[in-house]
Amino acid sequence: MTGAFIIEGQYDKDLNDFYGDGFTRRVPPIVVNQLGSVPGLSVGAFLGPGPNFSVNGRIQPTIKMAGKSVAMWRIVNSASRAGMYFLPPTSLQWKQIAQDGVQFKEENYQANTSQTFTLMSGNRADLLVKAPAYNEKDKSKNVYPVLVYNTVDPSDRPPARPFFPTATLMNVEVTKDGQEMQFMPQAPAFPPFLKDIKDSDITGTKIIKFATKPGTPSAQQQTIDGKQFDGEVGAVVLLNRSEEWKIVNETYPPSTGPQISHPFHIHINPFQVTELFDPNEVLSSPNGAGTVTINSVTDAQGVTTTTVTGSAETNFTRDFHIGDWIWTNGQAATGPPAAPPGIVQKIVDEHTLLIDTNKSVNAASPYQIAVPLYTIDANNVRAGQCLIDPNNPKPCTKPPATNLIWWDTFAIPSGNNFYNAATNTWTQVPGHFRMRSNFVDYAGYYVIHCHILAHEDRGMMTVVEVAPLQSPYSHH
Ligand SMILES: [Cu+2]
Repeated sequence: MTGAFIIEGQYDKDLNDFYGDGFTRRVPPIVVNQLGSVPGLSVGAFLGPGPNFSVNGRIQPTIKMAGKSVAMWRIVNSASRAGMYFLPPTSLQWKQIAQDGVQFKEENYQANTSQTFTLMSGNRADLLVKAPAYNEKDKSKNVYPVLVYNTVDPSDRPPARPFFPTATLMNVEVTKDGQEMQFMPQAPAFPPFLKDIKDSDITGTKIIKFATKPGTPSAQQQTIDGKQFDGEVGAVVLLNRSEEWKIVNETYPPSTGPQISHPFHIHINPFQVTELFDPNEVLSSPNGAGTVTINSVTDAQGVTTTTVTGSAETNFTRDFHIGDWIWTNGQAATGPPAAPPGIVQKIVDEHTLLIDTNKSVNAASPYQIAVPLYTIDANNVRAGQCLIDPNNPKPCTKPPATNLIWWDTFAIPSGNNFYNAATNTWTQVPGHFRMRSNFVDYAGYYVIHCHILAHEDRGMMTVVEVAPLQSPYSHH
């Protein structure tokens, strides 16, 4: 069972001063869950992202809004596993005003209108949502779906996986126009203690490594810094200091299943993200010529070979590099009805590829070629790709340097495998982000953990100890 505590303050008062008393409580919190997702406590078998979402206990409910009115939605992703990637709304408009219970600064409020955003398991967002005018001409056209992708990693949804379907989270039914309402012209007042953490504020750094260790499904382990949770302290910080932590994800497909962006969650104080490196980011995903079938065969020794066979129009030697992904919209012959991903292991000829998946696609299917943004192969850098040092990978682009959003849950990009043609070798490169936090207000113990429940319960958690500057014991 899940729910939400709402702690009100100046932020709510500013909203209610503008929109009228009770505005922030008019729409109940939108608590999203996945009913019936399997916790998977005893085995680590790949469960997929799990079923689609419920909203306050109902599947795809309809909420009503008067035409041209503005409402506030507080959305809580309390699902035990999957994240939601919100597609831009059609006809509805929204502006995000808070993330993970912390309000947006004016600049960030102004900079976003009807943008996509992702709520991983544990994330929350506040939106101001504006309804379009009631459609008098065609009264049947007053229902607007809120569409999401069910996701645990960017590699499982567009643009990396172009054929992935959307899910309807809920519907908005627009009723007769009320009085026209506008988005608040300015964000609620921003308290000084939420100012950016400067370089000069940082008094310490740490590296925290999340990992899914490969093995048979029941032998897979979810660890932080190589350990399953045993109650010991994993990180010590002094009270009232600011630190910068590099949060690393050493989870590599396909030995642990597909990519997983473990949602890093820390209690007590939020953080700002100063660097984000996702080794699974794609540069482009063009359509390939012709169609493919995929045939997966496991021999008596248990070795699986998966062959992609192209139609007469395909030209794999021209279109693919080893390490690219191939996606189809065909149905898997076994397993869940999803298009299997494949990382190209070998380009045999114009009409034959070997890929790393273990699923078949029997019907001739269109396909797309996902070209990774990053490469470690200095001799084969394609236009637009970024060359990285696998031992010290750096992102192509930096987040903005100022007005950073505050989070308490953030998906650590999954690791990936990179091919170097010169040495004919594969290298694992982990994903990471860097975050800064003020360890204030509270001395004592609390936890960091993966917000995927089955990972947290199976050991992906550790203790942060915030020690007061002076010993809590005094002697006379
Ligand atoms: Cu996890």
